[in-house]
Formats: sequence, C-alpha cells, structure tokens
Amino acid sequence: MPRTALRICPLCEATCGLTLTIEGATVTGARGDRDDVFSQGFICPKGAAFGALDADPDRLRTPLVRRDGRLQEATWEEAYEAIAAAIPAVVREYGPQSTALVLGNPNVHTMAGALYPSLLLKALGTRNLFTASTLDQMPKHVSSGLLFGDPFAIPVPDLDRTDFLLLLGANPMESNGSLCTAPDFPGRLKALRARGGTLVVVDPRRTRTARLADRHLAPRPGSDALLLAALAHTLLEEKLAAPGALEKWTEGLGELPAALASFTPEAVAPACDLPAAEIRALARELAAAPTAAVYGRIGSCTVEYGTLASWLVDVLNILTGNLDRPGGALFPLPAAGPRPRPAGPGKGFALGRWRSRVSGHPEVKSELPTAALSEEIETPGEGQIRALIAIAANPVLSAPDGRRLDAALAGLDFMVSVDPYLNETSRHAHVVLPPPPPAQSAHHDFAFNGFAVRNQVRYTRAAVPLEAGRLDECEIHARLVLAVSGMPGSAAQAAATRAPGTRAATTPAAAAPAAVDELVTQRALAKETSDPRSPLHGQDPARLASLLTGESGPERRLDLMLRLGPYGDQFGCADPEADRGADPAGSTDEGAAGSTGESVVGSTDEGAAGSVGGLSLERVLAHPHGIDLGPLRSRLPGVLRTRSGRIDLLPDPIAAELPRLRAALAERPAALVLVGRRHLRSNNSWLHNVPALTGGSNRCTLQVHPEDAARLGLADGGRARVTADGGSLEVPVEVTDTVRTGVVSLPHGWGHDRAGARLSVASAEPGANVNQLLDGSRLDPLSGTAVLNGFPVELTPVP
Ligand SMILES: Nc1nc2c(c(=O)[nH]1)N[C@H]1C(S)=C(S)[C@@H](COP(=O)(O)OP(=O)(O)OC[C@H]3O[C@@H](n4cnc5c(=O)[nH]c(N)nc54)[C@H](O)[C@@H]3O)O[C@H]1N2
Ligand SMILES: Nc1nc2c(c(=O)[nH]1)N[C@H]1C(S)=C(S)[C@@H](COP(=O)(O)OP(=O)(O)OC[C@H]3O[C@@H](n4cnc5c(=O)[nH]c(N)nc54)[C@H](O)[C@@H]3O)O[C@H]1N2
Ligand code: SF4
Ligand SMILES: [Mo]
Repeated sequence: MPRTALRICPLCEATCGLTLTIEGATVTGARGDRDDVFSQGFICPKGAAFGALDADPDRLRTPLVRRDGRLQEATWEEAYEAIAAAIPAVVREYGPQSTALVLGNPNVHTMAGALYPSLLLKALGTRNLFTASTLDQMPKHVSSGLLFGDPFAIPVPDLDRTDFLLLLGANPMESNGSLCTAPDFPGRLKALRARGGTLVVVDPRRTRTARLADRHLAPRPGSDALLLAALAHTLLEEKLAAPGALEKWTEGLGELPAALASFTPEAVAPACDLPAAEIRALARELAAAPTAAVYGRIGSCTVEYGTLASWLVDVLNILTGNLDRPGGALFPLPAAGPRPRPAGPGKGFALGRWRSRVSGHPEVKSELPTAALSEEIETPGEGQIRALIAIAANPVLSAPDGRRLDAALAGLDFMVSVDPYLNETSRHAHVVLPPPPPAQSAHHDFAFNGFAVRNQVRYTRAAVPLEAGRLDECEIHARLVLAVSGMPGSAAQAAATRAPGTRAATTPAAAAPAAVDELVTQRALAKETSDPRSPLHGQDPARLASLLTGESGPERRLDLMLRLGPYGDQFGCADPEADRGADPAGSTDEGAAGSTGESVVGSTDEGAAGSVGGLSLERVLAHPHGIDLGPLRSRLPGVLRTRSGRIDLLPDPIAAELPRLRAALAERPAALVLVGRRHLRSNNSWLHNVPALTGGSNRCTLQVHPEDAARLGLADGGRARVTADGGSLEVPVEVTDTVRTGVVSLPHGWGHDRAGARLSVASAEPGANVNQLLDGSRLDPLSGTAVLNGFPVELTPVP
C-alpha cells in the first residue's frame, strides 16, 4: 500500500512543501502539499522529480576511500579512521592554516549544513574558509553589514503587498527566487500585476520574468550600479526623496547628494546604454508608487560593482521611505533565529580583519574569495593549504578556472568530500562521505526562513527510514568534527556496527556524535542563563537541557533554537509583564492558518514579537503543514547593529569605492560581454544527471543576438569559439533575440566530461564549463565575489 509523507523541498530557495508518495522505501511520486501554510500546493518540475533524484543509481551508497591511488568502497569506520589519521597529522606538521573548508550551495539546503560547519571550522582551527557566497550573494552581505551592522540583515521585498517592484538581475520565473524565499514566485508576480501593481525588470536578456513585466529595461551588463546611482541621484535632485520615519534612524543622508553628484542619468546613459529620459521616468515612478521595493540578485551581485549595486538597492529603498514598511522591503524574523534584541549601538561590521596569504584579499565575513582557492593550494610557503574538506561543493565547475583548481586539488595531501556524487570535484578526494538521499533526511530551513516573504515555521522528519549502512548527514558532519580533532574512538563507533533502521540516539554507537550536539546545547544554555537580559537568566542550564525534546541531537538543537527564538516558549520563563501575544498552536488551527493566511502571533512591533509565542519542537511537530507566523513587520531600529545604532547610509568602504564607479563613466565598454542564465529544470552543477530534468531547452548553448550573429558569421545550430581571460571553449550557437546586442549568454554548471566522475547521464551530454573562460582575477573588490556576469569575450565561428 502506498503511503504519503511530507518533505520540504531542498532543491531551491522557495522551500515548497511536498507530499511524497512512498511505496516500501521508494519515493514514487511528489506533488505540492496543498495544506502547506507557505507554499499552498505549489510545485515545479524539480520538486516533481524528487523521486527520480532520490533513486538516481549513480548516487553513492557507501563511503569511498582512496587506496593505491583509486577510490574504493569502504565502511564508515574505515573512512573516519583515514580522516582521523590524516588531518590531525597535517595540522601537527604544518599547522592549522594548512587546512581549508569549502562549503557549497546545498549546505543552505540541509540541516547539517546549518548546524555543523562552524564547529568543523573551529575544530580545524583554520581561517581558510571558502564558500559559494563569494560566487553569489556576498556583495549583499557586505552592503547589509555596512548599512545595518549585520551582514544577515537583508531586506526582502514584500512581494505580496507591494505596489511596485523594481527587479534587477534576477529571473525568478526560472530560479524561483533567491534571497527572497517565496514559493510560487511566478504566481506572486502575477498577483502583483493583477492587483494593479507594476513590475519593472532590468535584465540584458528578455527572460520569462521580463516578459511578465510592465516594463523591461535591457542595459549593458555590469552597469546596474550606475543605473541605480542615477535613480538615487534623480530622487535627490528632483526632491523626490522621502525617507519619512527612516530619517530618524539614518546617518549620512546629508552627504549622499555630493557623493552621487556625478551620476546624473545623462552621465550614466552611455555606459548603461539606456536613454536618460527613461532613467528619470523610472525614478519618478518609483517615488510616486504608494509602496515600492527594489530588489537585485545574481545579475547585480556577481558583477564588477556588485557591492555598490547591492548598497544602492537599499539606498533607494531608504530614500523612497520603503525600507522596513509593509509593501516595501522588510526584515524577516525567523522562528529559529535569535530573539530580537533591544535597540542600541552594536559591534558594527568589519572587513579585512585578515588577508589571504597569496594575493592579500581581505577577509569578508570570515571568508576568503573562492576564486583564490587554487593559488592558496598551489603556492608553497607557510600556510599553504594541504588538506581540504569540501562539503556539498563542486567548485571545479562553479568557480573560475576549473582546470587550474582541478590540478590544484589533485596535488593536495588529503581531501575529504561530503557529497552524494562522485563528480568533477569529489573525484579528487581521498575520502568521500555520501549523505543519504533527501527523503531519508529531516528538514528545517534554517537559512531561508531568514529571507522569506512571510514568517512561518515548518519542520519535516525523514520521510523514509535511513537505509541500512547509511548515516544521516548530521551524523556524518558530527563525526567529521570528531575525526579532524583526532578524537579517539570516533572511528570505532561507526554505523556499520548498527542494526539497520535504528535511530542514532538510541544506540551506543552514536554516543560520540551526540556528544557534539550535547556540547553545543550546553554552551548555548550556559550563555543564555548567564545573560542578564535573557528571560532565562539565573535558571539551571542542566534542568533546561533536560526539558528539551527531540529524537536526535539535531532535533534537540532545533527545539532549543525554537524555544529561545522570537516566538519561543522561553521554557516558560518569559517576563510575566510582557505581552504574551497569541498562542500559535492553540489560537488558530492549522487548516485555518493555511487557508486564511492569517497571522497567529498577534503582536506587531519588535518588543511584542519578542514575547512568548509558545513555540517549541513539539508545537511544530503537531503542525505538519507548518505554522504561519504572519506577514513581515517593521523591525527598525531593533535590527541595527552598527556602532552608531543607526543606519550608516554612506559607510567609509562604500565612499572609498565610489571613485572607481565614477571612473567607469569614462570607460569604453567592451564590444561583447558574456552573462549566464538559469533554467527551471537545472540546479547549478548537479541536476544534470536526472533524466527527467535534462533535455529540451535545458541545454548548454551560447545565445547570440541575430545582429551579432550576422556580424560575426555565426549560424543557429553552428558552433563558436568563445575566448576570454581564462581560456577558450567551443560551444553550440543558439541565435535568439532574447539576448540584447553586445551580449551573449552561456549557462554555468556544465562540463561533465572529466574522467573519474560517476555521472552516467550528465556525461552523455556534458556541455562546456563557462567558468573556464575566467582566470579568477576579476573580483568585486569589497566582497571578494567573482565577476561571473558581464565579462568581455571574443567569438569566432568554428567551421
Ligand atoms: N558562471 C557562473 N558560475 C556560477 C554561477 C553563475 O550564475 N554563473 N552561480 C554561482 C552560484 S549562485 C552558486 S550558489 C554556485 C554553486 O556552486 P556550488 O556551491 O559548487 O554548488 P553546486 O554546483 O550546486 O554543487 C553542489 C554539490 O553538492 C552536492 N550535493 C547535492 N545535494 C547534497 C546534499 O544534500 N548534501 C551534500 N553534502 N552534498 C550535496 C552535489 O552533488 C554537488 O557536488 O555556483 C556559482 N557559479
Ligand atoms: N532552476 C534553477 N533555480 C535556481 C538555481 C539554478 O541553478 N536553477 N540556482 C539557485 C541559486 S544558487 C541562486 S543564487 C539563485 C539565483 O537566482 P536569480 O538571481 O534569479 O538567478 P538567475 O536566473 O541567474 O538570474 C540572473 C539574471 O541576471 C541577468 N544578468 C546578468 N548580468 C546582468 C547585469 O549586469 N545586470 C542585470 N540587471 N542583469 C544581469 C541574467 O540575464 C539573468 O537573467 O537561483 C537558485 N535557483
Ligand atoms: S520551486 Fe524550488 S522548492 Fe519548490 S518544488 Fe521547485 S525546486 Fe522545490
Ligand atoms: Mo547561489
């Protein structure tokens, strides 16, 4: 008899609730969960392929360990023994800075990725942290860090209530949204237009999102910062700026006009290749809209002036008075995040507290640019990286110059990959630790609830029990923490010795990994109970720990975070004077919450949101389709962590960057530049192995405008050689007027033709690795983010 089980989809940031059909231990179907409080039944083709992805025969089932140069199947015990023998030895001989941690995108889609990497980094004792953020959203973290004092305080467009959305460099019709978690983003955009709102899309390609818009501007790639600066300039010059209530919380408003003086619409028009009148008109419309939100993503981040563009997005939200107000751009308040703190000065955000060894790149958010990983491995000397752990990362395809990184990884003394596939990157590992398929893992969105357009909380337990011989990814990470610490015994207690299907917490074999979670819990409770501002001040931490529920270490940690969080029950210790708000589980039943979309926490301001909402793991488990916590609310000034306690509108590092942008006004733009694109059935580098998601229009073609094609002698279906800083590639040509002139588009995540990978479907249609065109030298300097969009290329036809 088939049964059903719920699982939050981990395949993109939309976090849709899925209803899986399960026969035996196999997922045979997936549909949208109509009762999900957030996604209300939405699903896309990737979610629908959940079963096929789960069952991919190329997925690794056992750890692999390198013996005599070859990766061979091994037991978990052998795998962790190899790690415990190798990594501590490298640290003893060369010091902790000879190790590195590389974290890829799916870490934000797993519970393990949220709960363990910081512990692992501490256990390694290294400053060598490289993540997908410096190939992605780091400019936004930097701008938020500088503006608000907290790199995670990223305002999210209030999609469901705004009257005007200015969307730059994002294509949510394909990506389903990013740093704006919104299941059914397409439906929400259509609803915006249906209620009379306006959608303006800025993208050098006429994307499916652009086709939905009232207006599409197709500027020259890389020019967003100039366009945004001109919009801000126009608001100031034409006295349209109206920050309203924000003025009280903002420093630097007076200095802004001078800082932006050069960026008139007329001055930026040639570089943007947009008419100045159109820029002025857009500024006026933005100012006139009752509410509006400006939102920029990949196309405004992974570009030369990514941090400036990210900053200007919020400058516009502030100048128009739309920051932190309904219909504008608001700060979410996630259930498992920290309780709001009282307003006041904070620690601020510092950049460049240390520098990378070889090129001297400044540290950003304790990370170094992933584009600099190769040189840190290759270059001899003290601090040369010799041992590396890669978790859910495929930088050989996702970062600049994969060929160089490929060679660098091959030269490491020791490498560990935590990855379900033997792919372009993991093939270099000495040990590969495969996580189970998603149906066998529990899920809560620690990362994306912090960027969601609605506050809500959902948790799904594993839909299918762990297969015999599998380890949960949380346990894989916890054991890794122990193994790199050279902890004796960690290897001996392996899952191989455990009966199939038994749960981690109930077997003696799991004692060691559970101790990792135990330690984190103890520390958190010790900190909380000794903090005079906490409602738990003076409580006995051991007693509180004994109150935690959950079947495993990660569940107990989730329980702790929910209970201490903004809607948490605070273990019943909250200030009795505080406004207790509504009881989220009791006041509204889940059916009603789902259908009416009504808030279950009645409070509206920051102070009251900090009052008891009664959340705990038990409460969340009692609501399998989630608990709606209401629309986003104003959170200023509570979110501010700048030294002044106010918004720093013109922070020094930004002011120091503006001359570089001013210089761009005079530069002659390259004749032809390349941008990327995403396809609804793709996911970066790792879904090309699922037949249901490949083929059709999801192909690695170079899109070229008909005029450029004619000029360069390129034909649709023919081939072209693309050349840039880092090398050249031969790719099939697709002639289409969906790209503007002077721009070609090639998607990333392809190039599955390397020996030693085990991707039988993907390798049949390998495509070309666009990032081979880069040499890693083009960065947005403030954030260390690689320039992946808008770099110059040359094209020649291949006969
Ligand atoms: N040219 C160009 N390059 C780009 C981009 C672009 O737009 N253009 N986009 C950039 C962006 S935004 C990003 S985020 C990066 C992404 O690049 P990466 O961070 O390298 O991520 P992926 O390519 O998605 O590779 C993810 C890896 O995780 C593995 N994996 C999948 N599921 C799991 C799991 O549950 N657990 C574990 N442990 N592993 C898992 C996959 O097998 C794969 O090896 O690429 C960047 N590169
Ligand atoms: N189907 C699918 N969904 C995904 C992913 C995937 O690979 N496939 N990846 C996930 C990840 S890791 C991320 S980070 C998100 C990204 O989510 P989005 O930011 O929505 O990503 P893209 O679809 O790459 O959209 C970027 C757009 O920027 C445009 N662009 C390029 N250069 C410029 C420029 O200089 N200026 C402007 N204004 N636009 C420019 C491109 O033409 C493109 O349409 O998507 C996530 N969702
Ligand atoms: S939109 Fe994203 S989260 Fe929703 S089903 Fe598709 S891949 Fe999964
Ligand atoms: Mo990303």
